[in-house]
Amino acid sequence: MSDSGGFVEKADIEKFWGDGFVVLRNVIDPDYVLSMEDPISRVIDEDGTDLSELGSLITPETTLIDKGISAGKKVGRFLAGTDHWVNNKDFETFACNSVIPEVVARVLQSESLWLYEDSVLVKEPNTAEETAFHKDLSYFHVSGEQVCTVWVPLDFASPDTGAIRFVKGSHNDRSAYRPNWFVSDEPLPNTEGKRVPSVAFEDVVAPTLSVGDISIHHARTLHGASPNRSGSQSRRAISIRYCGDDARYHLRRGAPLKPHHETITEGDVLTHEYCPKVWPKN
Ligand SMILES: O=C(O)CCC(=O)C(=O)O
Repeated sequence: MSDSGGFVEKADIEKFWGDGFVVLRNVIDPDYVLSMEDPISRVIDEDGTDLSELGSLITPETTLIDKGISAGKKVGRFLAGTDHWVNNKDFETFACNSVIPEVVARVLQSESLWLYEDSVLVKEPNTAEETAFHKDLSYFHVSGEQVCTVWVPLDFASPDTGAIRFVKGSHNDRSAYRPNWFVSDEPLPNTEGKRVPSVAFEDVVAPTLSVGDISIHHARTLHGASPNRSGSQSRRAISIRYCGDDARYHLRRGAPLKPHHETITEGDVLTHEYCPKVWPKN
């Protein structure tokens, strides 16, 4: 399966660094994106985590009506999985060998690029959970300016169907914020920093994305996603996190650890088999 190389304009790079995020249109061949439908279904069926269950444990008072989901409809789940690229060739190719690494390296203005993690995030029709506002850097055991997340939708994504949304310019705020549970703004235990502040509606930018479009946000950009109020359409996305030249390992107390984080040294470059170099291609 191939993808159609995308070209990054100077204005896109300026937008990313100025606003903390950029939406790039028609970057990947939609057929290639949609070829990930079956791999996504399989990984979610095999080992997906139901974040909706987690959400209701943390914020049991959340009601469907509060979130604009019609009562009496079958309630959707917010399903997620991480690090599929490690054992799954389709995800490895998507994250490491598609057009995405080159596009990201250009946006980050980085000579080289390393993969930090991929994740799958599915909001079924009528999913009430918002993705709580958070900064990705709070979850990553890295520091640096050239660190970002790419969000690739497999469905038309709008504010009504659970699209990602951003607080413009929030990457300029260098405060350390505590990571939260993703479906609740409650911070993870034993983490350091401030609680994520509440976000004013007028500060939020919620772009609409079609299949083939991607968004790229800086790891310090405050972002989340809306509920999926559609009664018929899922909101499936692959989210991939990358690090550029200036990224170094930096362990953050209480943030989720991967097995290989036991073996890394603070301040090291990310040369590790579980953080493979994905650009330039050899
Ligand atoms: O897809 C979502 O609901 C949220 C995505 C997100 O926050 C991320 O990928 O960093």
